[in-house]
Amino acid sequence: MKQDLYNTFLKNKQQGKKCFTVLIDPDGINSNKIDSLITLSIEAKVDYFFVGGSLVISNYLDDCIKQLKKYSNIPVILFPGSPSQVSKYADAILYLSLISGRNPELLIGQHVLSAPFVKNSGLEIIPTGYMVIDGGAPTTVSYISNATPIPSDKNDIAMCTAMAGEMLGMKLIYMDAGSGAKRPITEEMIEKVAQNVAAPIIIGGGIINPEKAYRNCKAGADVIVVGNAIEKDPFLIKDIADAVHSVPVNA
Ligand code: 1GP
Repeated sequence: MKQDLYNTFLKNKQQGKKCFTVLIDPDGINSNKIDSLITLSIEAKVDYFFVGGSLVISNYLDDCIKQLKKYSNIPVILFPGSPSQVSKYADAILYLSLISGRNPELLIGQHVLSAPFVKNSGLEIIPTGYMVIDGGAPTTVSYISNATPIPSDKNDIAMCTAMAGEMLGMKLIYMDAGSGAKRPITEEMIEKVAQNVAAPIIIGGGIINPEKAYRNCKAGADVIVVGNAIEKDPFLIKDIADAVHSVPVNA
């Protein structure tokens, strides 16, 4: 039966419970490494797995998701860089529109081409306003998207973009400095956006330690996503999960 994962995002936000997501790039992992990542994620009480990336080259997507589903109950949500990354084995899909950019293909074009396919996938579809923020150097997402990221100090642009996205019906706002970003998103920008939208806010890109994850949550992030740093050091999963889950509910 289709889960209602979106409601878990909403409920957690209403309760002030901050969530931690491990991002898995199918190109960056293999079936041996994934077992220990699953074990560490279960122990750390990770809230969600996101699977995908701006550029996925390998054929490991389906098998990767099957393995995650077989060995854990942690929900698996697709974070697709393109319609080729839709897998029926996941629980839900972040249906991303790149609202920070002006590339019509990523705002609506690819959605039109893949609409029947996505609808028939059986996945829970979560409309998500995706905002790429400048992370101090070109990242895969900033290059592949062919769209200018929001400058890292333009908090008002981020705020207005998120507000517009929410009014257009986006149910989640995902602010991303890009995988491996040199500079993660500032707390000031997160705070500005959080004060002006009601939708749950996902923050990712360049977060490499529990302190930054904690500060982001205090600033208003509802969900923290980490991929790159965990690929390098899987034991960070527990440290960052503990930090995120330790944020007081009234933060
Ligand atoms: C990238 O937000 C994610 O799309 C996570 O970024 O890989 O830098 O943790 P990192």
